[in-house]
Amino acid sequence: MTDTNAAFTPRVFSGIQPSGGLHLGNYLGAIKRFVDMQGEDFQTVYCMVDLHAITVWQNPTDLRKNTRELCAGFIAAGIDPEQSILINQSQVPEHAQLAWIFNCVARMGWMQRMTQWKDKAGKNTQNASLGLLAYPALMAADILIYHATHVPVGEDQKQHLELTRDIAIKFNHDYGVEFFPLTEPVIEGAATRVMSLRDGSKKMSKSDASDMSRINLTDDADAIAQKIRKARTDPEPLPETLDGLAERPEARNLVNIYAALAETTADAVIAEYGGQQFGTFKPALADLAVERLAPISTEMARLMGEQDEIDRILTRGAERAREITAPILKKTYDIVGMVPPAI
Ligand code: AQP
Repeated sequence: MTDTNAAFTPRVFSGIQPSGGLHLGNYLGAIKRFVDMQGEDFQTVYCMVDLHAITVWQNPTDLRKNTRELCAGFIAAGIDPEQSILINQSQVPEHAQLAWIFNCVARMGWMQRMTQWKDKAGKNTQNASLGLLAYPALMAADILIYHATHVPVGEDQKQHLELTRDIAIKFNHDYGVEFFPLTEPVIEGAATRVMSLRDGSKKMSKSDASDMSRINLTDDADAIAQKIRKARTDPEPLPETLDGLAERPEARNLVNIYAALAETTADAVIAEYGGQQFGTFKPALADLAVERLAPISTEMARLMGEQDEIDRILTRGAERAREITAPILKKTYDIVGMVPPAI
């Protein structure tokens, strides 16, 4: 933690969009890290960011189902709703309220530089939603409404975390306060950027048209094995040293996935499998993936049968979250100059 944050309670916040099913990239880049940090010296808050999801069109029935399924995925992967605060963003209104203030702090140029805006809006920026452009200000609010000091994320979110710090710095500077912490990104592990199984230059993503490009946490053992068997690779055996993976993105991706699932390093994987063909390595990876993911998908399916319990967990999570967020919003309004209700 930086000295700037010494005054703040060590607190972790992170979120995932319920914009589709969870995949291996979300699991290794984010959820697995969420579970690890739960046991450390932090208060942990994990969120289904439903307000972010609607920056692109979501069918309402699917959005509700995906939000509950994501909650089931968090719990099945090891998030304990007693130890952590588990919420869906829309039940904690202070996220959106602080986001409005941050919309007035952030500059248009900052938003237009965001890679995700450029990627998702594409050439047709005039037709993209205003929410898609403002998304990073809401993300900054998600984090800073908890005064979160640490945010575990995949590599692709690094730029948004930098923007969160820029917003905190500008707010603190403009109002002459040291109110918001400078949040630290936590981008760790062997698979901070899991790539598509069909194209080693693209990240594994919910929105990829090809289901063969990703392993979903709801895939059964046969589907996982088939996707790994058909994953694009080159004809060479695995190299004897890690340097030999530098120009081989697909091979590097599979080695990183193996390392992350086995909780070891890519070096250790190469020490074991260097010189071997994919005909040997892929079945070993498939077995490992099934061993690690099957218990999660089984538990997710069970929890999805207990929708009332999921809804109760989210309601309780929101109550606990608001004990943190309401005072921080009140203080923010005071700093900004809003007249409070008369007592
Ligand atoms: N491929 C990935 N490798 C490692 N981490 C990843 N994350 C996402 N994809 C990978 C991490 O998962 C968390 C949730 O991110 P999100 O909800 O914003 O998901 P996303 O980036 O929208 O995921 P997708 O699959 O890429 O969705 P679309 O296709 O809709 O854009 C974050 O911590 C993210 O880093």
